[in-house]
Amino acid sequence: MASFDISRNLLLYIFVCLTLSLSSEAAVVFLDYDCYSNTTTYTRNSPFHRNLKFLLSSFQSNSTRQTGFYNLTVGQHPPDTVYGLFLCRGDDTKEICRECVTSASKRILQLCPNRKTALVYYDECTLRYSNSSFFSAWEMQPALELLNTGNVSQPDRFMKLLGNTMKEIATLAANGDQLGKKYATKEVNFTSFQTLYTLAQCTLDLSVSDCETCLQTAIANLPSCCEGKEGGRVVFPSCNVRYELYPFYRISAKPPPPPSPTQKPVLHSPPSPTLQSKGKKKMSSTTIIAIVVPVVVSFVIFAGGLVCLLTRKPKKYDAVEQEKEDPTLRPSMAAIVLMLNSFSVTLQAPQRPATFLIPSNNSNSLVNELVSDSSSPTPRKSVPSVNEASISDMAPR
Ligand SMILES: *[C@@H]1O[C@H](CO)[C@@H](O)[C@H](O)[C@H]1NC(C)=O
Ligand SMILES: *[C@@H]1O[C@H](CO)[C@@H](O)[C@H](O)[C@H]1NC(C)=O
Ligand SMILES: *[C@@H]1O[C@H](CO)[C@@H](O)[C@H](O)[C@H]1NC(C)=O
Ligand SMILES: *[C@@H]1O[C@H](CO)[C@@H](O)[C@H](O)[C@H]1NC(C)=O
Ligand SMILES: *[C@@H]1O[C@H](CO)[C@@H](O)[C@H](O)[C@H]1NC(C)=O
Ligand SMILES: CC(=O)N[C@H]1CO[C@H](CO)[C@@H](O)[C@@H]1O
Repeated sequence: MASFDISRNLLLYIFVCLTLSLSSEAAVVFLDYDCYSNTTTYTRNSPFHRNLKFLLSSFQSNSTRQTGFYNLTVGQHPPDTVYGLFLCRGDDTKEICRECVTSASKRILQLCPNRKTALVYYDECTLRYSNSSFFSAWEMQPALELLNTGNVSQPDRFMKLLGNTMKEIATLAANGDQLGKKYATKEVNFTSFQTLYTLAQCTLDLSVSDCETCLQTAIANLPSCCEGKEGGRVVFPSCNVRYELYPFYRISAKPPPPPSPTQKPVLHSPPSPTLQSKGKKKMSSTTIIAIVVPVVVSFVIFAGGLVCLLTRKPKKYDAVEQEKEDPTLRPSMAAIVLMLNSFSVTLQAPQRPATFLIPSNNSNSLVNELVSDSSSPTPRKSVPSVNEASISDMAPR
């Protein structure tokens, strides 16, 4: 009996310790990058380099704007002119947006030294620059596709609900919200105990119709990446969509939705995509398949707990950290204790568990980057039961 209690307490301690240590780890999550390797390079301390440094430092000082978006042109003389923008996710707090832009600004220079055109994707923001202007034109390359490997119970009904909900929020996002962001989220009931969470967002330099076209194209890619999966996302430079069966964004008190537009924006180039159409082509040169391995996850949990025990120290809460995580997204302490006291409950894997990435044909730095990144699982969000692994496709330029 006594030993049983001890092991239960130990388990509780490990769980709490792990949760704390992981939540105070990386606050922003790097996803992927592209250096547009066919483009030209600049030399150190050239006028272009100076303009680029100015651009990135302006980004950091402008990252607390209300809209979470900023585009800037630096330099009057064309070969040395730098165009750039960043977009923070619509639910980012100012602190998270600043942290993401700061991290992305540093990382993009490390990942793409001397490149005149580059882009990085984070969970919380997108940042890109180039020697030629790309404002106002929607772009779908390089595309990043990520999926949650869990299967849904009724895939046909699920994909239909997903398609309808996504189309709805694409229109809402394109028309903009009250804060001036092109951002929309929606929650719908899938089953009595499963809620579908959806998100769509565009950069603010796009027109209403270009934003909607971009989002519809991203939505049309969901069946090919994520058919029947519990979660998925398609990230383009100009817009992105994501869905999960858990709350992955901060749910704010919603203002009433704007009146539906009297006239739907006309969709241009791509034919009106339907979720039923199975996208076949992948625009990718690199396919990275991530597989969740429960064994690895359990090991990581165990090892993490062990490290915690060995490095037991009074843990200070960091005020900024506290602000970032919406407490409503976390399981309550009572829920955790209940889980641990119920003998039938098994501890489930955290959301971003260790993953294996299997590079296909051409393995490059991207693969290494993702591997090293995934070696430190960062379940910042709260529902401990969701696995998140990914297949990602980065398109070449
Ligand atoms: C930007 O660089 C590319 C080569 O990478 C070049 O073809 C293009 O003309 C440059 N754009 C401008 C506006 O200088
Ligand atoms: C934003 O960046 C510009 C430079 O482009 C700078 O002049 C301005 O002060 C920055 N805004 C803030 C709020 O720092
Ligand atoms: C930002 O993008 C808009 C829309 O394309 C453009 O009109 C504006 O000139 C850009 N601002 C800067 C500072 O480049
Ligand atoms: C999902 O279904 C596929 C085949 O339909 C199967 O190979 C895969 O293992 C399932 N994934 C999970 C996490 O159950
Ligand atoms: C979703 O389900 C919950 C409880 O099951 C219910 O309270 C809520 O009204 C439902 N929402 C919608 C939009 O049907
Ligand atoms: C013009 C040019 O340099 N094209 C190259 C772009 O990069 C791909 C590989 O990513 C090469 O195959 C092309 O030759």
